[in-house]
Amino acid sequence: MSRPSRPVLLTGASGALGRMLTRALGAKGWTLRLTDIAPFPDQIPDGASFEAADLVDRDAVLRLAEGCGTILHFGGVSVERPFDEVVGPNIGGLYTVYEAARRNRARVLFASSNHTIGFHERATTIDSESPFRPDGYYGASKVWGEMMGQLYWHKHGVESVLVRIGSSFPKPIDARMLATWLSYGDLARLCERAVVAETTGCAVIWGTSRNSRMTWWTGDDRDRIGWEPQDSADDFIVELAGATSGDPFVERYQGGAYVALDRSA
Ligand code: 15L
Repeated sequence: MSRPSRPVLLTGASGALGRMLTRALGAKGWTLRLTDIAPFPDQIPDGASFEAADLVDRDAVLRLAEGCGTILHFGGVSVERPFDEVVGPNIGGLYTVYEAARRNRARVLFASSNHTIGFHERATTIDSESPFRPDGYYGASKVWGEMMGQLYWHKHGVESVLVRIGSSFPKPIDARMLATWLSYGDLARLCERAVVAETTGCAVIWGTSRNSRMTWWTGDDRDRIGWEPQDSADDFIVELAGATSGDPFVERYQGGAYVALDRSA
């Protein structure tokens, strides 16, 4: 598979997914620019460099993106938090990331989330054009990120791959993840395809592995980048089928526990 001709900027490099992607893409000899607000805890691969930056520091992010061909945007708040913690990195930060992409004619892979649609019921199947139903400030900030992708595509021709990640962990750990799990290998291959694909337009992709329980999400743009998941949560069905929350409200919705956080009684 071809190597990108320009450096790839990876935000959120010090998080669990960022570290995994650094290992996977660094092993391919890619020129990676890594950044995070936290120090990078691992050895930096050959061909990569790391610079600490806060996503709300516009000048720093714009400078880091100079000359890059793709921005893999995994930075920002990655779980439900109070609004004041989310707004800087996830709302303001997205403006900076898309401005950086516009100035450099770069493509963006945005790590969106299933929490953009968390209030759809598990008994229903939705596609990538179904209405957003965020289940918190975090999910709403991911809707904003996807909207920035749409805006910058239609107005400025900036390409995006908007990945609605289910649950990306080393292995599934509860019954919900039998549907939502995205293996590290499948995520790394998705990112690789998103970088090297000839064109993407503004693509929306459900980020899950080939889980037979994954009946909630269908119809996306994965063909545009030539990505098909290879792994599956099915090996964990016997072990995890009974590992539910026990809360009927949580079990009703696709977003799982997030739908009940800070909920008015
Ligand atoms: C997410 O978006 C979070 O980043 C992750 O920590 C999990 O909570 C995941 O969703 C999930 O829904 O399992």
